[in-house]
Amino acid sequence: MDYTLYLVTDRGLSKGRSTLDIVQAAVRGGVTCVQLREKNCSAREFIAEAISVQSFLKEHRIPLIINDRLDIAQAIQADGVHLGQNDIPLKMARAIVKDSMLIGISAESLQDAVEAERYGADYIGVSPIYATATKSDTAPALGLKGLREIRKAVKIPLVGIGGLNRSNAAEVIRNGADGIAAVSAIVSADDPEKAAAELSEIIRQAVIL
Ligand code: TZP
Ligand code: MG
Repeated sequence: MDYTLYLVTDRGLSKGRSTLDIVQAAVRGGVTCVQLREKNCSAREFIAEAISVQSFLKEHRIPLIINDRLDIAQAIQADGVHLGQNDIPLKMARAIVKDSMLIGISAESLQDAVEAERYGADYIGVSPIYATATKSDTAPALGLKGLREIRKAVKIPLVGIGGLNRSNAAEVIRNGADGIAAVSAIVSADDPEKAAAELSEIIRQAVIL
């Protein structure tokens, strides 16, 4: 599993472009993983979109992760589900899906991260690294210090999220993240392909150095 450049979708920030169009451009630019995040649509609509995105991603061997909805992730046989601290608890989700799919957990504290690893999360979204206008109910920003503390405490992959863009992606990698998750830096870019390609190159350089 390659979490290095992890796209999280948001139709409200996509400036009228479809989520499929954004995903296709972002994959051409080099994203390694895609999470479909739909906060305001019906299950039917979510499923229809997920299936169309999934068929494109399968051709490109890019994993698809579904935000929040374990039922939809199972129904479409997604590669994974991403759960926050107010979603179905990890222990219950793992009991349902067993090893059939990845489970990612948003950790908003060191304690959340340790617990996520203990109960079998496949990766952790360290959330948020920086303040962001994209999500309204975020916990206080963890910053690079919070990220480093989590890095010392857990072994599973860490994906930083929240306010990440070209100007700060490298420092997040150098402070212990295995990958960068981005919403607005890609979905709101005038050219999402170019935005993803630039981020991908920045991360590649940061990993080498
Ligand atoms: N979870 C924590 S912060 C966030 C999510 C979904 C939004 C990140 O959006 P952006 O635009 O990359 O700051
Ligand atoms: Mg959630």
